[in-house]
Amino acid sequence: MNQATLVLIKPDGLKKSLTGNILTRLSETKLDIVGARIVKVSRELAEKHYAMLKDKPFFEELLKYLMGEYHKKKVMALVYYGEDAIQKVRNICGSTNPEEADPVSIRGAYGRITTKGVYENAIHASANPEESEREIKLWFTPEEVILELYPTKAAKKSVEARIWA
Ligand code: 3AN
Repeated sequence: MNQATLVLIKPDGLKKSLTGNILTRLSETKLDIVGARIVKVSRELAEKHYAMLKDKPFFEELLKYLMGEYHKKKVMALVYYGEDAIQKVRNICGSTNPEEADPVSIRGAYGRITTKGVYENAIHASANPEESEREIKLWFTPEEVILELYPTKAAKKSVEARIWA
């Protein structure tokens, strides 16, 4: 079954110049990239992204990590699409704990545990179809994804926007 999944190359991945390596590893999946953005992550976005972990003792550190407080203040967000996309990407990412991840997986090769106990594991990938839908809708507008992944509706926006001068 075709699926979409959200991938984030996290600030440690960007700081360590791993973007190319990670994209090359992900290309092994033969999935399609249907959305890509460089994002400066706000606290609000980080809190929403990790809402499920808000009761964890490492939550505050995790927010700071995703916001780039320890590396670069940016994240590369991608949407991959294709057959069994969620599992294929998770397999290449490896386990959450970089010490336990397969050494040839992305997290096994590039991840570490900080002295504060946060897993800096270079990449995020959605865990299941419910999460991928929630996450893609959080990080992307419908116009930023080249497939109509989920139903959309017309809406008039009346917010002030910044445009090229
Ligand atoms: P995954 O990213 O593999 O789906 P989650 O959603 O449980 O795993 O965790 C999100 C992020 O929180 C991880 N990528 C990692 O950075 C951090 N994290 C998860 N579990 C721990 C833990 N026990 N200690 C420290 N950081 C953790």
